[in-house]
Amino acid sequence: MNGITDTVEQVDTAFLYILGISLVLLILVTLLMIYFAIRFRRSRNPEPSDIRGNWLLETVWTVIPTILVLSMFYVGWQSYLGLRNVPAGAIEIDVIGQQFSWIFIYPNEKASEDELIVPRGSPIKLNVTSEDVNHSLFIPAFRVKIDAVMGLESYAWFFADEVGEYDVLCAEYCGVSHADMTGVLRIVEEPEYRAWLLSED
Ligand SMILES: [Cu+2]
Repeated sequence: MNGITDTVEQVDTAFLYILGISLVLLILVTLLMIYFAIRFRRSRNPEPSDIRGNWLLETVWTVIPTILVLSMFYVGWQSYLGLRNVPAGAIEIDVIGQQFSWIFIYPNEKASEDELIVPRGSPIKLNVTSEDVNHSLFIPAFRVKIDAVMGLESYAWFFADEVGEYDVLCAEYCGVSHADMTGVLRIVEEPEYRAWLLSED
């Protein structure tokens, strides 16, 4: 993996990190709850003890969660920066969402519908907007998900690192044929991209 393809990894790391902490806490809290419910049940512990002001305990249960939450923020922020900082030299493609398809407009004004073709080995910047209602451009393989809103230009980017076909979806319910608003991202070798870009069809 070279430097700029790390975005996908960073997003996954943030996801797994937060999921991992959540799972550990869920298991810990559930097990303690069950243990305490049995250990301190009424028949065995009829008079509850009234404990107040444990300075050490209160400090620990404040400091540890604070560190955990801040670390989750840090990991999430790092992946967010990766998603927002587009490397220099990216190929810019305009993306227009409409009921019910995606239009892609390339640097030479060529346009395609529901088929995004890009060359391998390039960062790709997608300038996204909508012609009507709200849509959301979703390319799960590259962790791209960005709202398409009329009158607003948003953007996303990804590094086209491997030749292949990847799903393009609309992730915002946009009307009766929302489910048909699918497309394909085709990553091809540079010469094939050039030939396609210059062809008349
Ligand atoms: Cu849509």
